[in-house]
Amino acid sequence: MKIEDALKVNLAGLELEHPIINAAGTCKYLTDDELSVKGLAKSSIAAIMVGSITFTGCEGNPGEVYRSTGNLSINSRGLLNPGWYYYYLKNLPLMIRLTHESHKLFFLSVVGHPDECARMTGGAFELGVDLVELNLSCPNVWRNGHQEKIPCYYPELVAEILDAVTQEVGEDPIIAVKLSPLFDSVLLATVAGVIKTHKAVKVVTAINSIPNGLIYGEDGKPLLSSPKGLGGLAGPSIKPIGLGQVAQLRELLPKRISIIGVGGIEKGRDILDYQRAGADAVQVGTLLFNKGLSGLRLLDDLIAEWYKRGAE
Ligand code: RRO
Repeated sequence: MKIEDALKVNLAGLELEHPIINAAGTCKYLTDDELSVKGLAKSSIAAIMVGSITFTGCEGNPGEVYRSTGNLSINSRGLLNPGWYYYYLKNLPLMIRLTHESHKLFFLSVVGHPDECARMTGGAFELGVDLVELNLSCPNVWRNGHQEKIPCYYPELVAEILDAVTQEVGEDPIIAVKLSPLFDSVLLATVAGVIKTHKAVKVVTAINSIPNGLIYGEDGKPLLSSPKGLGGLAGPSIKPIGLGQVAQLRELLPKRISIIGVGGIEKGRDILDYQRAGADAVQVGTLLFNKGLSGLRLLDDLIAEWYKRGAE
């Protein structure tokens, strides 16, 4: 099989040239830096994910919000974004055009209450977004020192959000649901059960960062400035957890639902492992945060792996 064909993936009917997508969080703006839509449009990425965004916008958390150390990263960005109207009224149409002109797909990640998710999802599809990812797994939202619920740990809240979105957009558009690791397999099965009853959901993304990790620096202080120094853990060390979640989800979900694997991907071999576990495509976060667009040499490494396995 030719390498171009071997790399292609089908994600819920969308054809991607290869499996690599940037994870939500890595790209929020049109032009700011190399991890902007403009930068990614010129890169080898297969689809551009913008977000996560919220309806009213968020200032993000103050102080130190990202550190990478050894094989882990920890973040508490707190959903920094300028809000829905910044996107809907001007930037989203331009972002989508630029992406499509570069022959890539455009995905948008949204976070919010059920009515906000429904409104943003409806608006996004109206403008021509190819897929909306509902981020039900943001670990870093604090109000007055208290952490907000992470929706995917509450099956009834998952159902409420999916009901509201389906009511707004129907069952045809391509909706993805992004999950935290659900370590209890009964809870994972329950959440998968809710997801599969909603026909609009055609993709599940697993996993978001592992909530509420804590890393101390040499000085004995937490690396992050968030309350108690807590943040979402990502990077190569979490790969076995991502793989375990993908493998379980592949058994729990019907074939019509594609899976995007995330967590600790740095090399072509990591992508093959996620595909072995049942993923159709992958997202990369920490790799891009740490290395910028040069992290996308990952694609060359994937191609090298394919040649090793005897592609033409
Ligand atoms: O912005 C963040 O702090 C954040 C989000 Br929304 C998310 O989904 N996952 C993450 O690790 N950080």
